[in-house]
Amino acid sequence: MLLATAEDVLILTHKSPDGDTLGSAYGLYYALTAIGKRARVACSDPLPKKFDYFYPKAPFEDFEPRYIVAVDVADPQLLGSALQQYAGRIDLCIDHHISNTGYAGQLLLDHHAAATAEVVCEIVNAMGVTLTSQIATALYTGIATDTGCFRYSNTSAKTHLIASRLIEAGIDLPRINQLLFETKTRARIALERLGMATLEYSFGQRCATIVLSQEILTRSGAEDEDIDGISSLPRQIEGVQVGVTMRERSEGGYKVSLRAAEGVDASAICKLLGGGGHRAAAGCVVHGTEQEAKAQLAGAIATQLEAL
Ligand SMILES: [Mn+2]
Repeated sequence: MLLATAEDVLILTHKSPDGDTLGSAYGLYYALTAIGKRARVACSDPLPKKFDYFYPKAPFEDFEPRYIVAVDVADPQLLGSALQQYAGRIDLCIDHHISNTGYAGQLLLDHHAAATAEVVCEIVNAMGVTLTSQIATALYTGIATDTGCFRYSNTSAKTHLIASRLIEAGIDLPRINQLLFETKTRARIALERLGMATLEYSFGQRCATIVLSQEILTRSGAEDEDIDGISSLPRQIEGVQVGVTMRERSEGGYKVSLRAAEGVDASAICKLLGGGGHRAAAGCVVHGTEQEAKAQLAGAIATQLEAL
């Protein structure tokens, strides 16, 4: 394996970093440094505070990279502006997105893997590196976040087998899960309270919509990190088949996140409005006032809900 012989490794994550890109990057970083290699992780955006428990305490050693790895980055554009300089010279990409554009010199892609961290775990194993609790803590975070704590349909028997190896490495499982899934910032709770107060049902209570206006976003004090994942809330209501979260943009119009139940295609709805995504989760941008945006959305949602 080329990575095993690589020196001075720069590990790149995608912009708006999530638990998988960061968990994969730091898991790989700890594995490489454990066998005496110089490595560092780079990201275009500030790192979310919620993953503090696996970031290194000391700053990275500075060096001129001789080998560049991208993790969980399906397209070089996702590197973000600060890392664009590396876009054309990535030696290895480790990923699980079927949409990967094949931009790297070498691509290690397993689209059956629930998370890139699963693939990294196998690489670490193949390199013969002992799985320390430090490596395992980062990799577990990647898998747990991309599977919604082993609840989403991407979770496989293999996901659990890999998780079992990570648990055997001595990670503090209850603490990590508590931090990831049972802890919310006060700004997040304020945002949920204000957001849920705007809840409206339509289509005979089969559609639930919340609106996060600029006023609500400001009043709650929520930052991007606090807003993450809030769009799953309206879909959690019993009997709701389409959950809609409308986030007012500072430049006008709404960024819309759709979450759909089994049998409803969220991406088909969003495509009608110029967006896209997956069957269960999709998004689009809708222009106009709140009422105009809601009317456009209702027209598109009707094509799915009225067909049932
Ligand atoms: Mn991922």
